[in-house]
Amino acid sequence: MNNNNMLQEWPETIVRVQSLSDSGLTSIPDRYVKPPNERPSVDGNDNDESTTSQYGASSNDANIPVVDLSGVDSEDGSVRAETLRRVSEACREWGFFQVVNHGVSHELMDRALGVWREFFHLPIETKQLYANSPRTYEGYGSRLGVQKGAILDWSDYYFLHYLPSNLKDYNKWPHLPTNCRKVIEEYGREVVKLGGRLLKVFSVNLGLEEGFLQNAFGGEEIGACLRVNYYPKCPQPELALGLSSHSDPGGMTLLLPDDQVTGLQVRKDASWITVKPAPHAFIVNIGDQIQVLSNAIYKSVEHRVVVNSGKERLSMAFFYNPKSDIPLEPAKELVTPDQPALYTPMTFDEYRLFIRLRGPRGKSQVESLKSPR
Ligand SMILES: O=C(O)CCC(=O)C(=O)O
Repeated sequence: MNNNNMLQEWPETIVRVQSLSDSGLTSIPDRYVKPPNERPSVDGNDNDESTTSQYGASSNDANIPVVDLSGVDSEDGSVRAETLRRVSEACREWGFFQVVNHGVSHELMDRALGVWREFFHLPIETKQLYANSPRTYEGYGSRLGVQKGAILDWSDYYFLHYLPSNLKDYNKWPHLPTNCRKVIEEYGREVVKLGGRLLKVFSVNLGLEEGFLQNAFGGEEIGACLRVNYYPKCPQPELALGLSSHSDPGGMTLLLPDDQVTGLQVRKDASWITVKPAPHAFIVNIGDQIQVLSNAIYKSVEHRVVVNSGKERLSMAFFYNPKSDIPLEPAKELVTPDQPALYTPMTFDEYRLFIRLRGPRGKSQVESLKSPR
């Protein structure tokens, strides 16, 4: 079967994780039990200090950097320089950081989380109207990847396109709660603005012209989509993952995490660091396409989500992506005799087929793209 045929239908009947959780089961079905080396509490390295916060006391207070983005527009040159330096360090050393004073209204952020919480608590028949297929992934989904027999993640989600305008289809956005479409529209507009500001900062920090990354992404014709992740309570969180380890295939992700419940973990060397979100911060992370354009000066970093038995969790991942049919390759300015181009050109359409077929797989895809040397 070729790849496009594989993407027509799911290989198995879809089971909503929320229905499993609501059924009150006390042990999770085998399909959700991760192999021992992927389980959150027995990772084979130190990671348990960071995950124990889910299951017991934690002594690990490491966190990803927090940057006050208002410094970028400061009239005080030294404040601006220090802000750029902190973003640069975060991009090089973590691939992840949080931004506060980012310009997006806090009230809008709360409203967006609120409408999606309402959506996931609608009756199943209403949500089923939007059941998705692997052809575009748009709509209400419960798995990533189409491999028959795969071990699944403990989450449901809603995926939709925000840009380009010709892919934006309101009929594929939930009609309930009644203000949902309006809130997504407004939220998307604000987050796209923030993404554009950040791309400028990254370009300057890489020693490129301010508009370089935006132009490489297709200028006004960028792609943007939203995945709202819903992680129901899990009776055996030590055996499962809400989302398996992966790096994001696109350009950059602006994540609005749950304001009550932690769960996101970021890989730092051999450890998993649990992100402690600052109030009303966005969590920003570098995706594979910026790793390629920056010739790996910036790296997309693996992350995953752990679940817990006491509380459900919801997050909104807004993916700011390049136009999907432009071949991307390392910026010529960042290719030197010492650091030759690490990647051969590839469009984002070609690239994301991998994750759509195989689901989240650590960093295996971007690693496999390295040009032969
Ligand atoms: O739920 C989270 O905190 C992270 C979600 C995520 O990594 C993703 O949607 O790609």
